[in-house]
Amino acid sequence: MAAARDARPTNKDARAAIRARALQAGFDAVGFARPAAATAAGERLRQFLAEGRHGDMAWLENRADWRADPTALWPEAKSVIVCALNYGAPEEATDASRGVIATYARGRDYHELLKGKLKFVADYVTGPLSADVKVFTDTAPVLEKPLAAASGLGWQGKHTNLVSRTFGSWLLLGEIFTTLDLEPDAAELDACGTCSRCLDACPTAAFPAPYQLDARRCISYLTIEYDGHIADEFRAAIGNRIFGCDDCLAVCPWNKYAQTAHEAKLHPRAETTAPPLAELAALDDATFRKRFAGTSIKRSGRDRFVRNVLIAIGNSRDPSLLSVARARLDDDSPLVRAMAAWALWRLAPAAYAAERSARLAAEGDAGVRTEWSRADAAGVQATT
Ligand code: B12
Ligand code: SF4
Ligand code: SF4
Repeated sequence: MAAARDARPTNKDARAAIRARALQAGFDAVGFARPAAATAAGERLRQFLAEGRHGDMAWLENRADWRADPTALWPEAKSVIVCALNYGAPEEATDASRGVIATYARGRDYHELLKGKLKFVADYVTGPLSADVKVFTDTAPVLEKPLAAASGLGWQGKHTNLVSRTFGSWLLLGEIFTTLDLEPDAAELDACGTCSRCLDACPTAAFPAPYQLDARRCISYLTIEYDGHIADEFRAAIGNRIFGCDDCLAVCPWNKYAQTAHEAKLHPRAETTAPPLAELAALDDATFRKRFAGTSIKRSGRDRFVRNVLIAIGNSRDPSLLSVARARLDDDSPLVRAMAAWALWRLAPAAYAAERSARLAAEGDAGVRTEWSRADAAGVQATT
């Protein structure tokens, strides 16, 4: 009996071996938590949902019980191994005739990348350590940030994302739930102090209070998740952000410790680095899919993406983009037609006024008709 027990790795050895395996997989940070460590966050999730702050993300509601309580998700799990991948600091801002894509989305789609790495670590747990596992990242019904904070990888900053003392705001998260009983790490303490930079930086005032986000106002939600006509009040503030937003993350003082991603697959691709808006507005479904194959951008679909691009064109004040907006006025997608009309109004109010009545007579979509119903001729006008 004693010999058999001695052959099994000790808890300390198992933790060290898992950590080594995770680093070998390419993760930058690893921590251990109990599944029950994040249940307090579940109550906050319920409040968030009750106030409707999730907008149209019904999938956040669907499995709220599992999401709120990891012990209900898989009662047999004794530990959570939280793995984090650094995706590096963002690049410089670009000129208004080019789009800005959130840093996390500039390289390969992280979902598959993380899943592959998590499975590599999980194989070690199911193999030499003979335990059961379930692997989660992003789309699974898990509150990942509170678990990461409980495992000592960072704390949830006032912008609600995890902040790391070593990597700043730039970590992507994934978890391995396991039946293995692993000693947890100590939770990281909140080090935001009196700072409020992220709250002040938000272009759309999406934080009703520190540590709380109203996703309905967040540019990341509006440009990636939201499938409708983006409300007028947000369009100017969106600027040239065509997919996601990094503003609250980028201003965090803890980014002074940020490091470039060593995972080359996350490095920005040429087609996601300051892409010209004119090129993007001309994409059809096939060319969109081809251009963004293997990236997270492909998931949002062409229509939503070109809708965002037209908002950026409307904000550009670039007269050379007027013909680009015009070319989308007859697009098959109402989302695109609507924002083409808005862009025309912004860049050339007189041209918009000249087209209005003919367009209204021909347009069947209520959302697009609204865009052709402006009485004022203010726009922002292209500058020459
Ligand atoms: C839905 C979602 C979104 C939504 C809503 C974001 C949000 N903050 O909830 C939208 C589309 C807006 C979004 C945007 C982004 N997302 Co997102 N998103 C998710 C997802 C799928 C679920 C998050 C969730 O459950 N939200 C529900 C609410 C209730 O959670 P919460 O905001 O964390 O709420 C907490 C606080 O309010 C806090 N709280 C409330 N009151 C108080 C008071 C005190 C004192 C304290 C301490 C805390 C506190 O408690 C709540 C529970 O933890 C996760 C993946 C996952 N499965 O966890 C990725 C995830 C959070 N997203 C991620 C990323 C990278 C982003 C973006 C940076 C992408 C981009 N550049 O555009 C932005 C950041 C915007 C922002 N400031 O949050 C990463 C974050 C990694 C990290 N370092 O934290 C995750 C973890 C994905 C991943 N696997 O890496 N996202
Ligand atoms: S991601 Fe952008 S829009 Fe969303 S909360 Fe942060 S700064 Fe505001
Ligand atoms: S910017 Fe300031 S308040 Fe916001 S997360 Fe970073 S340290 Fe906290």
